Amino acid sequence: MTLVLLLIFTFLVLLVLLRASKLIEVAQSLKNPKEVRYRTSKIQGTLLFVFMVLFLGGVFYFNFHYRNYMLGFGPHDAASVHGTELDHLLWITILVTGFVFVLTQIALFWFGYKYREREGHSAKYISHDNKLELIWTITPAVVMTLLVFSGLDIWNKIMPDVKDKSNLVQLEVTGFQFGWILRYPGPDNEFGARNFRLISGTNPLGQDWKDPKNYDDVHVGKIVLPKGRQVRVKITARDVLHSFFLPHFRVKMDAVPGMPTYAIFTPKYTTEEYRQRLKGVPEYMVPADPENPDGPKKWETFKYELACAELCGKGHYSMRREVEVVEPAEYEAWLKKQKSYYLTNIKKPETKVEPVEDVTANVEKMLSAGKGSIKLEHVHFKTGSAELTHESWKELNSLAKTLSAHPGLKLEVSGHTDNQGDDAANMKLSQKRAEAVKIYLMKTGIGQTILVAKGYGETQPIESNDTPEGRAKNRRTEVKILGD
Ligand SMILES: [Cu+2]
Repeated sequence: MTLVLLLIFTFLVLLVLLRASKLIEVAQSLKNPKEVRYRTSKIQGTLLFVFMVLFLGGVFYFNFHYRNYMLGFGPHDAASVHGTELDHLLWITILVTGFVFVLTQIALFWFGYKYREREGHSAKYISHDNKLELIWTITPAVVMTLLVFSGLDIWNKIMPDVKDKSNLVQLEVTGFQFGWILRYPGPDNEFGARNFRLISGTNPLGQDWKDPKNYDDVHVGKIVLPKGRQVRVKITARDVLHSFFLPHFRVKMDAVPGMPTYAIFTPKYTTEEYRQRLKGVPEYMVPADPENPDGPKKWETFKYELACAELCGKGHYSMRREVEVVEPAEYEAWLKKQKSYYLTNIKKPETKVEPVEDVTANVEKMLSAGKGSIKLEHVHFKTGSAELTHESWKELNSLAKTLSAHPGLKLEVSGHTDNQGDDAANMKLSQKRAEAVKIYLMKTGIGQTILVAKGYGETQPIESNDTPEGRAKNRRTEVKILGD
């Protein structure tokens, strides 16, 4: 409050002084108008020049003075592999634009002084100059193009998506007002399906519990990453725009509702190694908590952070999360200790998670025999439709993987129904279901396998249609080897 009053007071005093000087000026100009104009021109020109010196001096002084706090300077080397290259690009941009900045500031204020109104000098009015126009249009255009293209080059190096997921660390972040939900895919290294309609108090991400891939996914409170391994972050938002920002790693990507984005980077220093970089720098040798002078120093308490870089609402500031980088072995140990969200929060104690037994062995057996058929035990459809349920994906993925390892096969995918309902409708539905499986397999990638989809309706029951269990067994999808 005192500060506000003081500011208002200073402002009013300045205003009074300004008005008073204006009065004196007007009074004098009545006596000798020209002389007064020359004098004010000189005062203003000189003041502008002084301002320029103070301003430019300040720019350099403060940049130098606070260098140890700024990312990319002093001890703050980029903590990711690509970050060094980005910093380098930023340096070039700053050199080019800084050079122009200093030059134009000096010219601007120097001209203000040099060409002030005075005895024997009158203004020259240059209305147009083609040569000048060309120079100051083409020069920035060329420089901009060079900067943009070198930027694009680096962007393309950083952003190509990862093909080989075997050694990849995968992480999903979902921004919401106000926080982040952090999910790791668990031992299977694959994220389970999500559906926004399933979001509830106990299911903040809307994970589909019918998808077995969800069973081992873990939710964590802070991001832990291994040093030296490539990290792919899938970024989404649940309500408004947020922005996933890891300043130390030079990673920033918008979190957009309904449109997942991603960022890829490789951590270069563990948190501990980064602390060692700060050790010895005067700014970080002071106590972290000024109230506790004997407590840990600033460098000892350093943490990487995740921030939201989109002004997303009044709780925006609270979206800060800790990021910790550790040695790979330590990371593995940490990951092992994390508990599946499903098993700890959703599953009722009495229900058992059905292990999805792998179809691969059965397929291999059929292929080595060169004949026969197998039933896909876990492929199911929504009632009365040819839409695959999420539980079907895992088995179909394994099947596609096995098939792509055996090029040149010819297989039939057959659909079967029970005897409920109209015969013709059953025939049509089974055909559609067989085709849905075929399309799913082809999309997943089955190499050169030829697939024929055929619906048999209710014509080939394997059990009696008189009991519900029998009918459930008759509703099935099979894969059969076809001869040439
Ligand atoms: Cu936000």
